[in-house]
Amino acid sequence: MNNTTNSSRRNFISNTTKAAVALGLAQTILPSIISAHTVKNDGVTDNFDSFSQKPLSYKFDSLELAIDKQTMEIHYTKHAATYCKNLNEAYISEVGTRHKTLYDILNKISKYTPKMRNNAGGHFNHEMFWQCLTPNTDVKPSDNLLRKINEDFGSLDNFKTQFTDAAKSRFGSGWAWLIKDKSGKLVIGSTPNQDNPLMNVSELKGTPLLCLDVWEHAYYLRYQNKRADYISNFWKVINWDFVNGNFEK
Ligand code: MN3
Repeated sequence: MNNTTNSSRRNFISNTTKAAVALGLAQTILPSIISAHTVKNDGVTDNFDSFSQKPLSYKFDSLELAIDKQTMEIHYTKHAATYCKNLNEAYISEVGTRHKTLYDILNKISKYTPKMRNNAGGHFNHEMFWQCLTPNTDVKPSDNLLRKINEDFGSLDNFKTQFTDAAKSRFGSGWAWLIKDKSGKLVIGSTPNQDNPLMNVSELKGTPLLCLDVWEHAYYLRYQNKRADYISNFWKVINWDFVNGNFEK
């Protein structure tokens, strides 16, 4: 699968867009992450193409307000790259040449192996996390999002406190999330390991709007045991434009 030609890559990109529209995924969360396979017009796969990491839209050293260059580099090129590679292995062995989006897999993750669960989750979560970050300090929650935050949490400060508590109190490795549940309410929670709110096995279920990686590999070089300091600096690099976009979808 690594021998894909340039031509099939081009087709892949074009077909992926068509497939996302055909499958109605354009209306769901993060189509750029979840639809990563070549699909014919009838929705059936003609050839498997691997999931891949989207290039970062910023440099490894541009988030120094919160995350140091070395951590970003190792996190993206080693940890996240490994989830992606292992997801492709699991896909080949458990799905084969049939077409499944990452969303399809996460949604029915209980049918798959732990390898699929860890790596499908790991790939989705990291691809989303990179987009939750930005060196641009001008971004803000939109008026619509702020209104909803005030409605569901009382205030932006309360929201931040609750999110921080969720991230701090996640025992061991995992993720903190802001999600929109199926009733449309904003909810804060956390998931263990590489689980996420799109998985059928997750207690926290809904559409993810914002996530924070609280595995030690995400912060240990700079913060060591001080996870709380990492979380408090996270607020300086949140890409609110991305969160606003997820909320409006
Ligand atoms: Mn990580």
